[in-house]
Parts: sequence; C-alpha cells; structure tokens
Amino acid sequence: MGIYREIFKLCNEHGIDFYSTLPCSHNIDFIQQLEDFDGNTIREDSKSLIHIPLVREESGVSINAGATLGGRKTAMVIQNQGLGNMVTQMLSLNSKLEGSYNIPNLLIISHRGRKEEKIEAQKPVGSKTEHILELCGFKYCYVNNKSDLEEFRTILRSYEKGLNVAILVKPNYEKAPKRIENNDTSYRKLNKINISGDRLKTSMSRYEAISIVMKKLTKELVVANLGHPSREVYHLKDRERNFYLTSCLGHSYTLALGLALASEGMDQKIVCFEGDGGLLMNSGSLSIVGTKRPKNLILFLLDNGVWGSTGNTKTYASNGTNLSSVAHAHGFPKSKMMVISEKKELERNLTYALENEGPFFFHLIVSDHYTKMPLIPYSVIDIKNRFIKSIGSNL
Ligand SMILES: Cc1ncc(C[n+]2csc(CCOP(=O)(O)OP(=O)(O)O)c2C)c(N)n1
Repeated sequence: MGIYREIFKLCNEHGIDFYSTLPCSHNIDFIQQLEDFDGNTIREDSKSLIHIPLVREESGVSINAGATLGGRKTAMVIQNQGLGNMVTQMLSLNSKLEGSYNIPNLLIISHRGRKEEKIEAQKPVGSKTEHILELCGFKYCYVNNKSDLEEFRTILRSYEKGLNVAILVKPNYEKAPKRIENNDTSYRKLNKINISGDRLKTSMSRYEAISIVMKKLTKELVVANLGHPSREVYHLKDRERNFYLTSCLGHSYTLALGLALASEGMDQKIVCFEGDGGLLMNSGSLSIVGTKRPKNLILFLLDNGVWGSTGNTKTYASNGTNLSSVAHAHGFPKSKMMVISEKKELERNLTYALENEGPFFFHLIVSDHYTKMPLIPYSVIDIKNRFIKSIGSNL
C-alpha cells in the first residue's frame, strides 16, 4: 500500500471526514481515494465524507475553519507551494496568536523542494516550509516512509486535543507520479453567458495549440506558465524572448500584464500562456486587465479542464465554469475574445491578433492529452538574464 493510502487509513481511524485538496503530482493517490469515498460514510459512527477540490489553497483554510465550526474534523491535502499562499489565513484563523480565532486544522503536505528535487523553482518555498509552519504555530512531523506513521498517530492525537498539526510527506522521486488517463478528444460544456459556444468538442491538444502559436511568432515576448506548458514552449521553440515562469501558479498572466503595461507604445506584443487551473486560482486580477486594457497583450488560456501538469484531476472549468465569461465580466471587450476549439480557427484569429490592437483573450478549449516532456535545462536566473538581454531592458 502506498504511503498516501496508509495516511488516509489513519485519518479514517481518527474520524477525519472533511477534506479540501489541491493537487501535487505526488498526492494524486490520496485525492483519487477521496473522490471514490466522497458522499459515503467511512465508519459506522461517522458522517458522510465531504471532499472539496479547491481552486486556491488559502480558501481551504477558511472552508475548513467553517466546516470545523459546523462540527466536522477537517484536513487539507496540498503541496507546500500552496502553504506559502496560506500564511495570512493560517495566522488569522488557525494560530494561537492574539487576535486569531484559533480553529485547528490538519495539513497533509507534499514536501517539494528538498535536496532531491529536480525542479529548481520548488526550492525557495521548499527551504522555508518548516519556518512557515513554525510561524503559524503548527506542530509537524516528517513522513518519509511507513516507519514514520507512528509519529503521525501522535500528531493526530494532538490534533484531537485542539492543536494545529501538519505532516510533511516526502515525494517518491524514484517512482513516476500517478496520472489519470487522458483523452485525445474531449467534450466540454461551458456555462453560456455572453460568449458563444456551450457544448464543444475538441481534438486539439495543448501541445498542438502552443505549436500553432509559437510557429507564428517573430519578435513577440512570451510568458509561459509553470509545469508542462512551459516545457512544451521550450521544446517547440526555445528563444531568449521566452520567459518561463516555472513557479507562481496562476501568475503568468499578471507577470505578462506588468510587462505589457511597461512596454505599451513600444511596438512590442506580449504573448502569454495561462492554464485553466492557474486562472481559476487568480481570476480576480483579470479585472486589472479588463480595466487597464493594454493594447499589446495577447492572452492564451489553455483550457484542458484539468490540473494537467499534476496528473489530470479535474478543475471546475471541466464542470461548466466559463473562464471567458469570467474575463468578460471583468471588463475584457467581447470583440477581442474568442472561444476556439479548432486548429484552423486558431491560425486564422492568431494572424489577426498579431497585427491588431488588443488586448486579446483566446479561450482555447484543448484536450487533456499528455505528452511526457523533459525539464527545461536552464536555471531560473539564466531564464531571467537572457530574457532581459534579449529585450535590452536595463533592469
Ligand atoms: C500554489 C500552488 N499550488 C499547487 C501547485 C502544484 N501545481 C503545479 S502545476 C499545477 C497544475 C496547473 O494546472 P493548469 O493551470 O490548469 O495548467 P495545465 O498543467 O493543465 O496546463 C499544480 C496544481 C503549485 N505549483 N502552486
């Protein structure tokens, strides 16, 4: 039995019946079990299990606090990148500090960015994870293998006494992370508000969509989102003018926005790739784009309906949430927005967007097809330096 299955078993024994989750490629096993049990009772004396897939980790702190007030025993299953984003909520709702509500929580954290980590951008948060937990008053232990589970039992007893607790689970780097099966063709439903298209079929993959865009580019600057999209951009057309943002989920479009605002009027187009998971996490900042409307920004939302880079668990975009309607509601002009699920249509509209004033929002409906891609070989500092050099910026 894998380590996450053992952890789930122990949580069941201790009556944890309310979970909020956001995937890491290493905790998919746990999330799948929760999906299987959602709505069912695990023990005779327990209420039915509730699983809430999150769109951003910090909301999980308040969702769990509310559920605790409502009589549930809660846990969060997350990656430590998300832990960083939770600090204000943990200090205000969980901790014992003066002014905090001191509502206990249990965190099951995939501990990325340790010594063995291959993704460099995981390191900053990885190296500060214990500090964050200490800052927020969480008692924690490491679970590297099954022999550490006894300590987890002790931690669970502390949680029962009202303490904030966490376990730091070591990723199994030797084994390829689990993935949920992908499809070459997807059928997608979008809640229809303003922007055309409600039931869509697509056989365009994210890789193919990126390929069409990258082929057309000449001097445009590109900002690509973390995980597989950045790797695909690198693989398809590496150039100094590509900025691979290999951390900061949901923030490639805000970084691109800053760049676009700084270079407006300089005959410089900014092309940005963002994922549906990322945009759901940070959709509020679309209101800045919708208000400032930088003419030189072209945003490509690669909407595959899943957290693709971490194993293909579904996002709410697969369940109707229409992110182009969200962007429109935030002020994006309808005349510059497109919902596209076909390659030819993308090619045609891309030419127009490259030659005309934006901002443009391409809502690309793509399949959840996955192709294994090697990591980008550059350090994050190299990515930054060559990008600055290529645009002649004096940063
Ligand atoms: C704050 C935070 N939470 C979780 C993660 C783990 N993570 C890395 S990539 C990713 C999936 C991104 O999904 P999406 O934006 O939809 O893009 P896709 O990979 O599907 O193209 C997740 C959850 C992270 N890096 N940061």
